[in-house]
Amino acid sequence: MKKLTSLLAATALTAAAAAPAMAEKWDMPMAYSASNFHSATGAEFAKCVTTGTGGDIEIVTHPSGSLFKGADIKRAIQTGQAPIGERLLSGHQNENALFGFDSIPFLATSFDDSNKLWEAAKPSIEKLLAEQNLTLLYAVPWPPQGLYFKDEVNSVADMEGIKFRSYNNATSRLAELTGMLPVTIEAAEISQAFATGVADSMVSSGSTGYDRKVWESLNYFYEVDAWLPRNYVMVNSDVWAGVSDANKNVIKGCAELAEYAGNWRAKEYTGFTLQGLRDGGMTVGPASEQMTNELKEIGVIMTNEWLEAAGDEGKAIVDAFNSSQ
Ligand code: PCA
Repeated sequence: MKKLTSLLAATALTAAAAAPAMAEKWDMPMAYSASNFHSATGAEFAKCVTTGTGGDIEIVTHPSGSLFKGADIKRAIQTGQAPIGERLLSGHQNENALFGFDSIPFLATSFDDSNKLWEAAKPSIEKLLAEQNLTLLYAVPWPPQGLYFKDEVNSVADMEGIKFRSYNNATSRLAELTGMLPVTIEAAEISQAFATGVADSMVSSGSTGYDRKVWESLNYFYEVDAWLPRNYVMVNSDVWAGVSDANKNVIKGCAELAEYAGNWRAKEYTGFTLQGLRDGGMTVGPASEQMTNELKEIGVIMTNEWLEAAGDEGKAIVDAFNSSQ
C-alpha cells in the first residue's frame, strides 16, 4: 500500500512537471474606440501573443476606455490592476515634460520625421517608464493634427472665446495662447461633448474626427499638421519579469509587427479619414496663410516653453532629431 501511494505521488509530480505553465489571461485596457486603427492594431497584437505563446498568455483587449478610462490606464498598469494596456504618451506630460516631446508644434510634422523624433526620444521615455515599473512594448503615431471648428476660422483672432476640447497639456496651452477656453475630454466622450455644446473645437487627427463622426456637430477641419502624437503599449514590469524568455521573445516579435502594421495603418487612414470627413459634409483643407503664420508664432512660444520645462534631456532629444534631418 505504501508503495502504491508513493508511486501515485511520484506520478503526480511527474505530471505536474510536464504540464505547461498555467495559462494566464491578460486584460488590456485601451482608450480609443474599437473601430480606431490603434485598437485594431492592438487586437491583432493580442491575437499574435495568444497564438504565439500557445495560449500560455491570452491577451483580451478592452477598447473605448471600457475597462479603465484613458486617464486611469497608466496608473492601473503601474499598480498591477491590469497587466498591460495602451495610452497616449503625451497624456503624461503633466507628470514630466519629457512625455510631451511629440506634441511640440511644427517640430516633426510628417510620419518620417515623427519616427525620427521617436528614435531620438525613445531611450529617455523607456527610462522614465522603467522608473515607474513599466516596460515599453511598442508605439504608433496618430495622423497629423489639424484644427476642428464649428464655424469658419481664418485667423487666431477668430478663435477668441471658443470652447476647445483638449487631450493633453500642449493642447490646453495651444487653446490658451489662441484665446480659446480649454476643457479636457477623452476621445471616447467627444461626440457627446460636441453635441451638447461643451466644446465647439479641438485639435486632433482626421482619424479621431472620423471615428467619432464629428461632422454631426462640427463643420471645418484645417489641415495644420501641427504634430503627430503617439500611443504606446506598456506592460507592468513585475508581470514582465515573470514571463519566460521564450514567451518574452514571442511578445517582442508581436510588438515589432504591431508597430510596423500600426505605422502603415496610420498612413493609410490619414487620407481615408479626411475623405470620410468630407463625405460627412465637412469642409476640409489647409488653413489660411494668416492663420498658418500666427500658429507658427505660437509654435515658437510653445517650443521654448517645452525646452525650458524639459531641461537638458529635452534639448538633447530635439538636437538629436535636428541632426538626423
Ligand atoms: N486622437 C486622439 C489623440 C490624438 C488624436 O489624433 C484624441 O483626439 O484624443
